[in-house]
Amino acid sequence: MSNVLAFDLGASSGRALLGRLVGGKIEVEELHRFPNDPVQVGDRLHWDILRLYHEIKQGLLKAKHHGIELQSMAIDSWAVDFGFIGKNGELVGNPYHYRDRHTDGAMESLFAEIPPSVIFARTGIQFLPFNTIYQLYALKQAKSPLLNEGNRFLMIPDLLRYFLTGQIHNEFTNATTTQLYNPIEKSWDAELLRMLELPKSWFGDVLQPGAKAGNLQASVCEELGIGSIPVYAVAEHDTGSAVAAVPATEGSFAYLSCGTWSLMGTEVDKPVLHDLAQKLNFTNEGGVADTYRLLKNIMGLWVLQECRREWDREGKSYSFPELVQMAGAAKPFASFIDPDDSEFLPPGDMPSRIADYCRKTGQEPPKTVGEFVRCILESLALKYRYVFELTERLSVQRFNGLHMVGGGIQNELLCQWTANAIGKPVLAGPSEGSAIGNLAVQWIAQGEFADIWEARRVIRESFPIKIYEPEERDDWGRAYDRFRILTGLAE
Ligand code: ADP
Ligand code: LRH
Repeated sequence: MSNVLAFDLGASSGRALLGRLVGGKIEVEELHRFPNDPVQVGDRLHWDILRLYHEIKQGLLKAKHHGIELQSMAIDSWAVDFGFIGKNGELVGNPYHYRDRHTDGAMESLFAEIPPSVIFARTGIQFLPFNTIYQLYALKQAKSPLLNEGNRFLMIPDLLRYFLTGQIHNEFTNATTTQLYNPIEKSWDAELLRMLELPKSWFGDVLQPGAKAGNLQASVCEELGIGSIPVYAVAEHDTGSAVAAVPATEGSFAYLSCGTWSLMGTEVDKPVLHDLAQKLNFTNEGGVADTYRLLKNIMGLWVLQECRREWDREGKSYSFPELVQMAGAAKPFASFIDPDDSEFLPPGDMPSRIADYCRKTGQEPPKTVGEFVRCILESLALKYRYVFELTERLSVQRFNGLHMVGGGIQNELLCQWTANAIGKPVLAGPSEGSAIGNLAVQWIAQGEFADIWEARRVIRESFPIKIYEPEERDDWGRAYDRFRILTGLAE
């Protein structure tokens, strides 16, 4: 029996999922779950990296208390964020949250020095204002002391893996999200580093998912009273792990990884670097087994999470199932937002921003909680149709349906509305996609699965996949036309 442990750190919560292979199927058990609350200090927003490391150690302790003998472990997390290791081997400063406003305007300023077409041609990565490249540029502009003290650059899972093993490595899937990695040359892009005046020595050798990165170091084993185990590099970008777990049966499929963010696209063998891909702002993020994810970010359930946080602050606490139920009871198609409007990116009073957006676009703003949630979920489903069709156009193919994975599939209304909006079946599952993709790559590395397609077959046979057939197509078609006009997405 191969017991492996996956730590999946999402932007809203983290979990430790134990995976076992029993009778040719995967069995999972959630050993530990913890909130991932960013911390505002003055004007700056940080991740609580040491707390996350503490929670990883709690997960290892729980495995020990359950008497589980682990064969290996691995970590995946959200992309783009990083920390620096100083000359003495210690973490310098506290990693910034990608929603921190220190990057405001940085992307546009850098474009004056390096044209976007050059950046895209060299990296294939979509333009998101918080990409690592713009974060580093913003730190340079601000003359941040981090840049003087830092000796090595590590992405969040690289950093946590370093704390556990003492070994310094960069992992491929996450490295691509920096917008500093060249997928054609298969290395950090020396030219971009030169143009940005970033030292090459910060960026180390790049491990592929499935490589062994080290073992738990003696100090960690001693502290926790456990034996050492191998720590693998997996698809350490959570979206890479989520797509590895998509239970598809064919080479070409459409997916939506649905959590704090919604990531929609398809898997390709080579990055798609032509002008249309740049114009539509699609990305080519590195995946497992030499694949790339041709996808587009959609703001996702973040908007709902932030509304919920605001209502909570006002003393009105609702669970996600309660919010979904209220949305179901509200009037359909009353108002729409473009979830990707830049106003919705930073944390803050989301209900007021939604109301402002509606007023600005000549719509009656939602009033009740149910109306707000309905507006968000319908708008997401309609935006999914928009991006689904762009994915078909860009990849020159038609998909039979859409695979949905991630915590968002627990929202059955959203799954059904997505099927209605795209007019194709939605195949929902598994909900812990990233953690399961993380487990799968560890098992491939150990020879338990021959390749990613065998892993996907076993995932399909191990987890329930719920199929949502489209319904009420005419209403959704009319709503889509109105949505595109109101949001300025009509061609
Ligand atoms: P991340 O990994 O980015 O932190 P998850 O994949 O855990 O995100 O998904 C979190 C989202 O899933 C929440 O924002 C919420 O909208 C949705 N969700 C979680 N549980 C439920 C539930 N019981 N019912 C409906 N939606 C849910
Ligand atoms: C999803 C995700 C996404 C990135 C964003 C920063 O968790 O990794 O793929 O764009 O976070």
